[in-house]
Amino acid sequence: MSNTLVQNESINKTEEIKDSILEHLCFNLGKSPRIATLHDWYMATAYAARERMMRNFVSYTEKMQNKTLKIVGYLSAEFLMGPHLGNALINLGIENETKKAIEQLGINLNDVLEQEEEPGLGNGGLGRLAACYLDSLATLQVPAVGYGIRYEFGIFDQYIRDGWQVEATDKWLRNGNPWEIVKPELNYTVKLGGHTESYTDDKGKYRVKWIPASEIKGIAYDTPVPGYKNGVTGILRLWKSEAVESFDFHAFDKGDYYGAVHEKVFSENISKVLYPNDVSDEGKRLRLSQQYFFVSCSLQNAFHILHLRGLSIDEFPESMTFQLNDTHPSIAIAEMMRLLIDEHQVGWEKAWDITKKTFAYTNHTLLPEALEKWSLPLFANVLPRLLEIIYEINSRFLLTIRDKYPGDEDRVRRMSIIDERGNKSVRMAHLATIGSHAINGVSALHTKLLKQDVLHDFYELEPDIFFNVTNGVTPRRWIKLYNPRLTSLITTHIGESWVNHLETDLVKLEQYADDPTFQQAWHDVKRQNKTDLAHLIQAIVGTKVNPDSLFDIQVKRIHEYKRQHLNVLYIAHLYNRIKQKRTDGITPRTFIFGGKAAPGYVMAKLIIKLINSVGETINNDPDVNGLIKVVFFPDFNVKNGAHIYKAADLSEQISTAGKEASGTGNMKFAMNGALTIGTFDGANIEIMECVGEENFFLFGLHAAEVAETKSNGYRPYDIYNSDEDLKQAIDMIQSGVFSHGDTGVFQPFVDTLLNYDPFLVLKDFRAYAECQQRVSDAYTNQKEWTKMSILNVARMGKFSSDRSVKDYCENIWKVNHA
Ligand code: KOT
Repeated sequence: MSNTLVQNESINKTEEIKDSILEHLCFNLGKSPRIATLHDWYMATAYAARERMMRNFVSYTEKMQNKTLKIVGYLSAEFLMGPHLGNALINLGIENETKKAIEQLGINLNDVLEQEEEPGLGNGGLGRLAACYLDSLATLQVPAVGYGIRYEFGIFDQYIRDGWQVEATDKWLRNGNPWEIVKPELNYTVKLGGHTESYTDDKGKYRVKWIPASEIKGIAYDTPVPGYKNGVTGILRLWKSEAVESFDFHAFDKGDYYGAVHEKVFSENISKVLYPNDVSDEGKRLRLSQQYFFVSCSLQNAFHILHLRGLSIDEFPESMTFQLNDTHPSIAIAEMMRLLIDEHQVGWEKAWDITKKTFAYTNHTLLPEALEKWSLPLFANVLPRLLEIIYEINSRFLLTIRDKYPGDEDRVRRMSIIDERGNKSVRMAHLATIGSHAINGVSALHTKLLKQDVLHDFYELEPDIFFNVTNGVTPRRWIKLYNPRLTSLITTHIGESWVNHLETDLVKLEQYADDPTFQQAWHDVKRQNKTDLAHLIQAIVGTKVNPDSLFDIQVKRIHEYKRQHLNVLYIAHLYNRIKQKRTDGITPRTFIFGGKAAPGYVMAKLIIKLINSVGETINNDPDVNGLIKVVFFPDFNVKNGAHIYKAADLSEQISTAGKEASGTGNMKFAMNGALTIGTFDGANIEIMECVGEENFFLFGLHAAEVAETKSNGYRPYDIYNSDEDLKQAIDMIQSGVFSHGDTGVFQPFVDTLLNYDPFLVLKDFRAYAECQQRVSDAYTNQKEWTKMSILNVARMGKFSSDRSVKDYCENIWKVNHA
């Protein structure tokens, strides 16, 4: 097309979008431009964008009726989507036109985008991964539905008061949600509690009936998910719980008004709030009910779709495949059996064959405290029929084990779905593994350890069903949307095909790594991104930071295994050097932290307090004179991530080796030009393999050494005594240097480190400090640093979620992709 034609088309599009925004402002919001608030403009723009997606949405849903297509159901208790509007504009390819349209209406697009309240329906990595995969599924034109829960309250909002984390309810729906479309006609009944009864049906067959104590209804809320410039719109289908009968007339007639609405209150509770635990398990009744609720609605919906497509039950595995995003939805295996056997009168063997062919399971953690277990009495109480089915699955499975390994009762005990030790419990990872035809870890190391340890017996039994699918993140949101300066620089040099062909095309940047003009432009982009973040920090935290200092950033959930405290110990050590006037070799640095601690995780909350206390002391000490600064950025979430990843020089990925299944923040940072200081853990290893050892700061123990250190009787106190720098850093914390002389506040922290140190912080301290010195030295050569930064980005193509989703399509789901 000629330039003029392209320009005319763009002008027409701008006019069209402007008209659409004005129409929505009038007809959906009942406002004139004169009295419209910024939020009204946001809503009107969101509706205008949604309208453009809906045509594709309808045709895509239509396409799913095609009998020969296999649909992917991605079952996840969390979808951390992030703000929709900016992403929708990018994926629809109308960001420039919308910006112009909005400007012509006298408004600034960034102000409008700022209005969107993020749907925080996830805790961290696992939920955000699900969101990246939905973007890639739509981009790769794979027919898919993301199934989850429409929590009324998402992950809590974090405030910092006097250095401590304070939680507040996340009322993300209070101003309305323009992205969802409620489908009241798509509703399913879910049973809870009660008991079962057996009976003989009219054909003389033994059957079981579940008489529930209560029933709730799940209503579908659909959110369109646009593919990248391809006219495809996928679906995120979230279930909201409601009462089957919202008003108990019987109770009301008896004059019991409160009793009359009790049912409604109870039912609505199910989808009320997201559990704020990242990588730890809390065996709560409501959580089990939540899991069963969304899984049952989703599977009933799948049977409905099967029926609409005119397919038989035998054809289920060819028509639909379900991916279990960790064990949270793994009750689906028992529910599928229940639906087949109790509701569709299928025999056990056939039902099991269908189930196993339909499900695949992704494990996201090896931490023992995160492996889901439900106490048997609780399970029996909430899901009596499902427990019976699980017993039957288990007894048939254990027969095959006894058959294969005669006399090996220890193996039988290890592999059983029921853990018979102590208070008996149901091991959900075993259920998920036994009921799936494919099991995968999320990085090469994690998969290796999964096969070696946690699921070793199962791997021995069926080695061919274990796969690795290394995680990835979507470059649409994490580069194009959130780093427009870098995007523009890259696109000017290598064209724009990299946005959806990261693996093959980003590498074209390598040819510019030594080009001084390109290096300067690259450096300028980073410098501007850092200046923007510095302004934001000044506005939000009130701390002035220097954009010419090295921005050293650790943002992620606060957890001991992620070792934010290793970072803090190093900062205390630097402070100690400054106080002793040993500043040689210290490069000016700004240490930036962000992340939420689970509200009940005392040590994680104490680590937040420590970071803030160390920051307060250092930032206000005239002896430091701004050489180093420490900032805790509150309420880290997807929306704030937009400003943070792109401004990093150094990405902290310092978990104890073997503990971080993959990490995805590591990928977001490296794709945006940060260098990594990291351990031999999760996807760090693969990132290092891609970007080159010389462009990566590696330190610390390997996973095998971690295990060995522990089994040899690890004594952290000895390390404390033998490393003077470390000793002084810990002593400063203990003696109240960072707490106005209060020696009590951080005592539990110090005690844990000196006596247990379960994540080997002390053991890795020396290696970390030395590695940080190498970072400081490298940063003094800005030309060389910039070159390393360019090479990091150029070689990160593998970590696009498009590659991950293609891996799932080809190896696990056996479906086609674009
Ligand atoms: C939470 C509770 C139980 C089981 C697993 C989790 C979990 C794991 N939540 N988030 N994760 C993270 O998942 C990411 C995506 O795979 C990984 O990159 C990260 O290493 C996990 O910690």
